[in-house]
Amino acid sequence: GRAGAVAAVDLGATSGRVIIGHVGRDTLHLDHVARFANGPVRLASGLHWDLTGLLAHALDGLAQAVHAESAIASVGIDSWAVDYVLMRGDRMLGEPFHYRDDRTAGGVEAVHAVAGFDELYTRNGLQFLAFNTLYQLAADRRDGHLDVADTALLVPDALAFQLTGSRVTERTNASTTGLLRVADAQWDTELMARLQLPAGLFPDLVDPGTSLGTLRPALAEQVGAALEVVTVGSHDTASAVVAIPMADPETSAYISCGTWGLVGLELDKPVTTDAARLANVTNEGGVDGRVRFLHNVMGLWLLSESVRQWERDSGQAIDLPTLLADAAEVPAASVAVFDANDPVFLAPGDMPGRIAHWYRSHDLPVPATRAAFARAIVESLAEAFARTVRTVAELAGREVDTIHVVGGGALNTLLCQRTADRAGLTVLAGPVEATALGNVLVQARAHGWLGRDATLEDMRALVSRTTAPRRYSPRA
Ligand code: LRH
Repeated sequence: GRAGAVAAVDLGATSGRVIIGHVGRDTLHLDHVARFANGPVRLASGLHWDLTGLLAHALDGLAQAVHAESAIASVGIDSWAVDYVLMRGDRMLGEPFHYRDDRTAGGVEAVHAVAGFDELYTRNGLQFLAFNTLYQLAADRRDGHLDVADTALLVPDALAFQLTGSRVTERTNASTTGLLRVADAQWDTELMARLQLPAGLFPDLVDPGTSLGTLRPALAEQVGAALEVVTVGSHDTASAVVAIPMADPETSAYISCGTWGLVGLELDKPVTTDAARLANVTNEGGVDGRVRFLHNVMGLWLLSESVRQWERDSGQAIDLPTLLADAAEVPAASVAVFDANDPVFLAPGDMPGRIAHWYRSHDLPVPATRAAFARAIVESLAEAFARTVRTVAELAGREVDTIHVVGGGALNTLLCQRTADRAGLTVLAGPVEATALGNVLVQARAHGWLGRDATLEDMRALVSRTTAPRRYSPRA
């Protein structure tokens, strides 16, 4: 059958990657060509992303990709959700805010004064997260930034605009703004008007698999090819879910585990019942109109931010595999579980200090060593994962027998085993690079390499044929 190569630009909260994907009906293979660091930058105005730097790294990576594989048909971009760049004409009005910046508290109040959370949930189906785009925009409005902006571009769309000059909003990521109707996945212009947001602030919606044209001539020269840019599930979690090798979505739950642990189910229709709202479960838009019915659990952020603090304290690098091996030797029963979802853990900073404070204020013993801290984090994440799987299954009326773990967390054997143990369910771990796989699969389908009418099930079957998950059986 036909096969070809595409490039994926996959931007995570701690690192970005450029990857070549070789895809055909019986082929699915990734080549990593570039990896670069990413993270919050503390400007005088608050926590931002260095989008300009990420663009430069993406272009370098694409040049390397074209050098390594001359037949690259297109590039797809995905990143974390919710964040955006304000534009006036072709010009960026500064670097985007990082969703962990704390300016949004006032935005939440301003939005809820106009439309309460109950009403919002029936309109947009989203869990409450203080950094959802609509709250950030309310803060921008308060601070006068919307007076000068004519357009807002979500992060992957902002990069696609820089590459091609096309202004669009990709639909899966738009579903995380709070401004998309859950009922029909169209802009909620009535809500935008009530929030005094300009109606045309976001460009028109497009679905994954849409061509945005080719690289601007100057960039084509820099990269070495006039690559076509094709939309994918530009919300990284949407792309990840494409590549979860669920044999049966009816009985499978998933955890897309990186900085965040996105724990949920794939549904055909949203569930926006009172019970789902009270459990704060989201209905995000997936590829092919599927629904990502999930809850954000704090994720490996707790561990990586703790490691950063210990490294700052000691001036010495910490080897994560060694730390986790030591953590595995700490008896589970010797550490108390803390609430991994407590919003006090959201902002960057002294994570071990905050965890210690959480224990003290709940009259629970503080772990005595770093290994014990790491064990407590793993146990607390595993418990939150297991509990969330039970909650979403119950809310959706499903009987789950398998939990798929994809993303970097699939490499964390202790976390996978403890999740299986605490859930009492089989965990299938992998692929680690689900997001990049989902990105390249959607491009390949757009090129007709998988058959034009290839379904998500066809794509997942290809993932199953070409990657082998690691199985963790629950222990008593
Ligand atoms: C994961 C993710 C998640 C969002 C968060 C902002 O990278 O996209 O799905 O909730 O970042």
